[in-house]
Amino acid sequence: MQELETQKAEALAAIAAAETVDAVEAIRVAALGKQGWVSALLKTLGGMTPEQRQSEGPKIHAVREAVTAAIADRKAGLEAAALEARLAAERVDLTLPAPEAPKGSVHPVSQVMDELAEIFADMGFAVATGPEIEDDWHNFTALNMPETHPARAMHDTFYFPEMDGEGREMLLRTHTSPVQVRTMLAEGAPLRIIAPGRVYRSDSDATHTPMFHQVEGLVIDKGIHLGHLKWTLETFLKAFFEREDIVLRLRPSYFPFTEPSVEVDVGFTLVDGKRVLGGSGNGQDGGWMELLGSGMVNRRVIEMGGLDPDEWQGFAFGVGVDRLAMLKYGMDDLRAFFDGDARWLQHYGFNALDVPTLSGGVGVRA
Ligand code: 2NM
Repeated sequence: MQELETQKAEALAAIAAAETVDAVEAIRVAALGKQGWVSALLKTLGGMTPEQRQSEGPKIHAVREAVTAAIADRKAGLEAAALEARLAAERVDLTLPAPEAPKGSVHPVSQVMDELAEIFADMGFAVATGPEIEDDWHNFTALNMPETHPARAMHDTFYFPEMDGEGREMLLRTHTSPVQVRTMLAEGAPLRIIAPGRVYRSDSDATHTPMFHQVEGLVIDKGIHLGHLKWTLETFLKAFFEREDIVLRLRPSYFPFTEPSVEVDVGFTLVDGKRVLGGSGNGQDGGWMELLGSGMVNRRVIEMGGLDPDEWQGFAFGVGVDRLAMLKYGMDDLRAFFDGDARWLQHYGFNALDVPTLSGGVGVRA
């Protein structure tokens, strides 16, 4: 009997001293498991006389209950302490000062490109891209500008000193139209794409930089006509400038890759001496601003894109992204776009979290 009390006292002391849930579990197995010493004691009851059992039974059961309760207690205590430690470690002190605000911002050119992609995606256009280093076939010949065409000289092209493996002159693309040619050849018709990206011309003054950004659009389908072109540009400009009173004027023009070609002017109104797009474009307080070039894709270009021009027609347009950004966000010096001046970006840049959406407004500034 003395031995039973000692065993119990030792077990309770071991349980109290256990530092981990695993250590308590090991004690439980050694005591209450199938081979445990408490289980062995319980088994001795079977071999006892009824009298012995009456006197020893309650004592043995009392040991079992005491050990079981001590184990449960210790486990609960250790689990609570572990939770407490974890909560303390994962605590966030909301009274600490906020981290310094992020300094980076999205360049207006990137912002406008994202806005354009969003607006045109809503009209079913995919974004197409292609190489900035081109060959003269994709940049000129396929766009109805053969070697002798005067428009080639007008493009102020940067040429590479060496030709490619097939004897073609290599150059920095002067427009993103070669992307449209490549897409026609690769994907066929019908097609609805915009091609945004960098283009290069050897030209530099207050309003021209040797690299600038352009977005061109191309729609190829059956029965496409000028009405589709006008609706598309009108819908795009209304969404981009977020004004319903955008008015367009289409003027006849000339581009080698379109026939007929149309220059698109947008009506502006003078507000405090500044030109604001929107309004009639007529009268003393307004006028017309040339904004886009466009036209019905020349059937020779459709042919060089690998399509039958009797089956497929299309329209195309091109516009300067930098100029669109200046008009919408009020910058007046194009060269500042490419200076990388952090103070300029701080002023004109956009928050990276303000992704343009049609529902939230394409050009929200935080
Ligand atoms: C412009 C003006 C008019 C144009 C044409 C094409 C292509 F590849 F489909 F033939 N892409 N873009 C185009 C037409 C571009 O920029 C002022």
